[in-house]
Amino acid sequence: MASARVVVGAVAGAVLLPLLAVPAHAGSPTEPGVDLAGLRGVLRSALTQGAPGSMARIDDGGTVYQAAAGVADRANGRAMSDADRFRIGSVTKTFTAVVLLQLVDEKKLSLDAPVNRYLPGLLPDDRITVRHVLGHRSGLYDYTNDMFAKSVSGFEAVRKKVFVPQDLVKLSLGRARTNAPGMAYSYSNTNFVVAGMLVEKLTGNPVRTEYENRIIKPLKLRDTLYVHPGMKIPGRFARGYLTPDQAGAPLVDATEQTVSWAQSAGALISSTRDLNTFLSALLGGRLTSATQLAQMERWMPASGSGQAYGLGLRRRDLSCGVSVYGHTGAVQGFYTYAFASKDGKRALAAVANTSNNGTVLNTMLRTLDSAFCGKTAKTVKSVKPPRGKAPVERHEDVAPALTLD
Ligand code: REY
Repeated sequence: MASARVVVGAVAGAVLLPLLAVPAHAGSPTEPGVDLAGLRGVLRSALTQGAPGSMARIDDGGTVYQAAAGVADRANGRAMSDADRFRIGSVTKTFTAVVLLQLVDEKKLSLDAPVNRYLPGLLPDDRITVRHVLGHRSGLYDYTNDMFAKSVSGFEAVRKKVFVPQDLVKLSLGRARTNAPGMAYSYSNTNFVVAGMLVEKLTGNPVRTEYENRIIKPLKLRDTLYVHPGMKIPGRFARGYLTPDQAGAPLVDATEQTVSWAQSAGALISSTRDLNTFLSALLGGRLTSATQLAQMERWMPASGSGQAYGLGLRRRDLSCGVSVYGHTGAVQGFYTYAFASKDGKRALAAVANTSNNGTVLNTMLRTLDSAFCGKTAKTVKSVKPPRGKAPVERHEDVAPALTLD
């Protein structure tokens, strides 16, 4: 189990930035160990690339590894800590999908039924099914592409707004659909706004109640909260800093916002510990029946190499041949990675408290190698692209048409 945390390093620059870590263990003979030194290096890189702070937690069959670098609050210099809550963005989608798959288990919903059976007249095409929505195959345009075409002014325009879900669906339907129902993968927040509407229609409760009763309380997630349309993160939290589009412009403190533009597609607050508990429970088969988990894991190709999408669940094939399962999140001020092994025994949650910085996003992706590939990740990282060729960016698809670099 985790022993005392130790300050093990400082980061380039005048200020001593604490890096908290817990010693590594060896891993089983068949599984790669955790590369804690590599993980610390990745977290430090994110700081040099513009993140005020970064942290990660790995839960591996009862052993906990934690590492943190930089600050949770730029105003007072408070160090980033594993106890800090943060906004998890689209990792929310996995929670929403779990609620709906539980409703499938309860025979209240059929994955292959049209959305319009439950929400008559909501969508302009009766062929769009619940499965299409949860797998981003509906063709419903992602309204956030237009909303955040300009990152700071777009954000400030919605920071305090309270939308009803229908408003957001309406924004999407004002644009052409990206594909015929079921014909292609196209990541879109609209899908998970519709998913939230399905939850509310079928249960008669706000999504918040269903997250609480079905996931948060049973798993005793103390840091996981849906406070929409409240703007504050309760308790102890990391502040989030949005990177402006203009190079060199100061970071914008984006911590306080309704996240009403995302709701059931991205408004949950959580912590690294809770995210690991959640994914371990999901992949360990403790949140849905085996049949519904298998539905979530029916993979379709997604944009980006080595990526596939199921239902509210992403699969990433790492460079070492290990596949991991979870979701990513990008909400103003926070980038989150939450992934676990197939059986849920090892889970990683990592966060940087900045966003709109593709370099940081790509760097934080490497926490997955450190967590699941062991030392082999080192060799992969040091491979240099052939002379004259630009390095291939491993680009996270947060929302289509959003350029993160
Ligand atoms: C919203 C814009 C991205 C983020 C999004 N997030 O769809 C969902 C997700 C909930 O996948 C913003 N980017 C940023 C821009 C780009 O404004 N112009 O990076 O903070 O988690």
